[in-house]
Parts: sequence; structure tokens; C-alpha cells
Amino acid sequence: MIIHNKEIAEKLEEMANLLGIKGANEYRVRSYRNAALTVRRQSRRIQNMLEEDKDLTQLSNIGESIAEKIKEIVNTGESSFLSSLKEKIPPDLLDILEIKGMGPKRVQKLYDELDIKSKKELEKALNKGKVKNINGFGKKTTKNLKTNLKKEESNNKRTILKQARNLILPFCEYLERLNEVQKLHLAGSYRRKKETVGDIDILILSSKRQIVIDHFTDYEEVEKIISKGETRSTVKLKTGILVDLRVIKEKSEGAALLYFTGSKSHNVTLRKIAQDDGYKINEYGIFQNNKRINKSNESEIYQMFGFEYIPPELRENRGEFEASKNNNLPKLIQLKDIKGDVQMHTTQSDAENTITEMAKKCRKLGYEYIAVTDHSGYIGVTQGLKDDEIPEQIERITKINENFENIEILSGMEVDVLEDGKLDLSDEVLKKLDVVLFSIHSHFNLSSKKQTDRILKAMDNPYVNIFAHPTGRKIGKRDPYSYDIEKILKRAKANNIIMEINASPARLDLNDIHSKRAKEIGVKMVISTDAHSINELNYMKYGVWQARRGWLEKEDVINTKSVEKFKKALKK
Ligand code: DGT
Ligand code: CA
Ligand code: CA
Ligand code: ZN
Repeated sequence: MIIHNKEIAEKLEEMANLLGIKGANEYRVRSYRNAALTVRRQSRRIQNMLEEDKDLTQLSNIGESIAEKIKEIVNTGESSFLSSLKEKIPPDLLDILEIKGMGPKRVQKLYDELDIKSKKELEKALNKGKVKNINGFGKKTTKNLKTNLKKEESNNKRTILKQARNLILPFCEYLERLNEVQKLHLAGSYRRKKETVGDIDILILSSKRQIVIDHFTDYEEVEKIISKGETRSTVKLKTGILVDLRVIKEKSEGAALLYFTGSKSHNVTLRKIAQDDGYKINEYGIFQNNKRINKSNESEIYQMFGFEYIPPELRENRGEFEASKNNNLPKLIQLKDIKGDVQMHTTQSDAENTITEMAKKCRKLGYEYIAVTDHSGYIGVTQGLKDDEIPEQIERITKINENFENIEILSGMEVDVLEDGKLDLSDEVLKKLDVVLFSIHSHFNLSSKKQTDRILKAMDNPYVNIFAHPTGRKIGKRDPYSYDIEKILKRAKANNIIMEINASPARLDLNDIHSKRAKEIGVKMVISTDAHSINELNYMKYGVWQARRGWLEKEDVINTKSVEKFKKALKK
């Protein structure tokens, strides 16, 4: 079993949180936090170091006692110390920590003084106005807590696509093991590759409905059966997500798939078009004067009303019918079109794997080139590189590149935009790099006018190429910073700045709507993973799906080009 440094670090951080809540002294809490940081920053896997009998106390911030705890985690995957900490603390107390603005100390205080042990109890206390009387919780803090708590609730109702995928694929495998399942389709927003899904919709083709539905509700991950009927059932999985099943007959397959893929607004439009032609269309089929018209798949149905096949990602009623009627649908970009990944981080700044490890993995993924783009130094926490360290970094990358076959490694940086729009690295250094990404990691709350000017100024620097995660949103966690996106896109067009579609499943930034708009303006885009470990290099598909929802074709995305043409596309 492989134990990643990240898993160890997370356990150490959990220990720090729990100790903090228990009121352990600050020094002790901090020692666990620092140890976690050390573990996170190791370029080598701690597990391998232990196999070689390396003494962990040689590492900074790790003493005898923490070293022992790490050993136990590596050997057993668990920690008895952590379990014993958890035993003494109400289980829901840790949930409160997830709320923005709540640290261990505050959690402890509320627990001690108001006996608050869960989010629900916190909400009650807030509404009764009890919290604002506690030392350290002013009016403002209380108000912020209220909003953050509400925000969390509404966000928690949707699941990001990656999580949904991780939950539903094993479920589908389980379902397909049953002989009575002739065919299984995933439908709904999941099939349209929406960035978050409300619930997951499954269609199963079978003539033995009851057996299929029993098998569905028998799944071991089912926590609760919400409904169970003759043709459909809804269950809630232990992870909280809802799954909807409909068992359908073969003759309804095309119509049902079309109907349950949605979106609702796409369906409504199609139904109207059908009505105007004298047909009725619903989840069971297509009918004329109550007589069924046999159309077996989606393509045939679209064709019947004069349309080319519309890919699920476009079914949002954003002009797809018109485009389809005029044979003008985009030829959507595909994962296999991607020839390079041009945002990734390594142990040279805040990530888990070395340049070489990242390059090897990318070669395995079939890429022709990559750009290594570690962080600049401004944001202290991420261990960024300072101006005078860049020549060394370029040399490091160049050397590795020389000895590396079948993939080209470009030298890049992700440079911070400072509050005034200046960049965190000097022009002298920037012009030596192959690829310069720029991005915002601070001062998110400037006024729209100030934020716009700040970004425009950065875009006018002659050496920057790619605006990384341009709106800064994190799905369900952080709103985009406010600025005039139209102005930014137009400047991007004028200055040949490439806009990134960051493929990290919690970012997907630019999103679909902004990508579509960028394309209309004539701005070029790049899809990159922003990977902080070799595993995250697999995120490319999420970026491609979002790009497809934004109507993008191969030609709109410059990392579909060969390395020479890619470099050319960056030229001003
Ligand atoms: P979600 O689950 O909120 O992410 O979004 P969807 O699109 O998966 O919506 P969901 O699960 O409520 O329903 C699945 C599909 O069923 C939806 O995309 C279109 C279809 N559908 C649901 N309700 C209606 C409706 O009232 N009218 C029509 N025409 N179609 C509907
Ligand atoms: Ca759904
Ligand atoms: Ca549904
Ligand atoms: Zn970044």
C-alpha cells in the first residue's frame, strides 16, 4: 500500500485541529502544524525514507514523538493517537471547523461556553443572538459566520463533477454486473458534463424491472431509499448524493435518453418545435395522433426535426438548435487533441512531485511538451521562487530537458500580480522564460474598477502570455472576483493574451459561458491542469469537458498545437 505524504500531512493537521479544540497549549498545536508542513514539502515519499531506515527526526519540525506517529501511519494507514483524540471530542464538532472564519480556538470557546457541538447547534445559537456575547465574537464576526454557514448549506446541495464521478462509476459497475441489465446510460447534468450535479440520473434498459430496482436499492453504499416504485427509484448514498433510476423499455430508449439528459430548457424548446410539426414528444417516445413513431436513437430524433446530432454538452438552449439547423455546430475539442499541459507545479515550490516525475507522467499521458510553472515568491505560504532564483530554475529545467527523450519541457512560471498590477518578478527574468502565466492570489476584494485596472495593467506587460484561472472562483467556496470581464477579454484579444481554462475540478475557470464569449471575441485559450502532483495531471479531461460546454473547437485552444506552433501562438 502506498501512503502519500499528503495523507500523512492531513492526519497531522487533523491532530493539530483536535488538539486546538481540546485547548492544548499553542506551542504543541503549532508543532503538529509545522510537522504537517514539513511532510507536505518533502520531495521524497516519507514511506520510502522509512523503508530505507532514514531517521525522520533529521527533518525540520519533526521530533521523536511525531516521528513515531508518522511511522504508525505509514505502517498501518491509521493513527491510534488520532483515534483517541477523536474519541474524546463530539464527532460533529469538527464539521464546525469547515465553516469559513472558524478556527480551533473559536470552536473550543463555543463548545465550552455554549455547549455547541454541531453546525445545527451553532446555527440555533446564532439565530438566538447568543454568540455575539461571547468574548472574541463581535457583531461582525457573528454576521460573517451566519452568511458563511448559509452559503455552505446551499452549496452542499450540489456535488462537483469529479466527486460525482468517483461515486457513480463504482455504482454503475455494480449495476452492470446484474444479467438483467441490458444497457445502462448516465443522463442528466452528469452526461452534459456540468461542473456540478444536483443528483445523478441513471437509465437502465431491462425487461425485468423489479429485479433491477431491487438490485439498485441493495447497493451497499445506499444509506436511505427515498422512493421505490415499479419503474423508478431514488436513493441517497452514504456520501449524501441522490441517485435517480428509471428502468426503461427498448422502444423508448432514444426518447428517454434525450428527455432525461436535458437540460430542461433544451427539452422544452425541442418539444415546441415538435408540436409545431404536429408531433408529441415525451420520455416514452414520439407520437403523431397517439400513434408511436419508431425512432431508436437520439440522432434519428434530431434528424426527424431537421437537426444534426447535438452533443450533450451543448444542450443548454444557448443557440444550439439554430446552429444545428444551419449545419453550424462546432466540432468540439476532444481530450485526444491535447498535445501539452502548460501549468503544473513541482517540489521547487509548493507541490508534491519533482520536475522529472511530472515529466515522466506527462510522457506517459502522450504529451509532446509541458511547461513547468512554479509559483513566484509573493504568496509566502506556497514557497514560491524569488527573482534571483529564476535563472537557476531555468537552468534546472533546461538540464532535465536535455536528458529527456520524447517530450519537451518548457521553462515557465506562474507569477503573481501585485495589488497595483505590477508583477512579482522583474522583466529581466520574465523574458528568459518560455511561458509566463500570471494570476491573482491576493486582494480578491478590490472594487470592480480597481480590479479591472489592475488586471489590464498586468496584461500590458510585454512578457506575459497566459492569464491563469482568470476569475479566481472556487466552485461552492469562493465567488469570482468582480471585474469587467468584457474589457479583459477585449484586451486579451488586442495583446494576444491567452486565457486559461484551468482544469482543476474545483476551479474550471474560465467557465463554459466565459469561454464561449472569449471565442466569440476571438481570444485564444489554453487548457491546463495546474497539477500539484502526478495524479492531478489526470484532471485534463475536466477542462476539456468545460471547454466543450463553451463550444470550443481544437483551433480555439493553443495547446492542441505542436510545440513549435504553440510557441508561435504565444508571440505578441
Ligand atoms: P441537476 O440534477 O440539478 O444537476 O440537473 P439535471 O439537468 O440533471 O436535472 P434533473 O436531475 O432534475 O432532471 C434530469 C433531466 O430530466 C433534466 O435534465 C431534464 C429532464 N426533466 C426533468 N424535469 C423536467 C421537466 O419538468 N420538463 C422537461 N421537459 N424535462 C424535465
Ligand atoms: Ca440530475
Ligand atoms: Ca434527477
Ligand atoms: Zn495559481
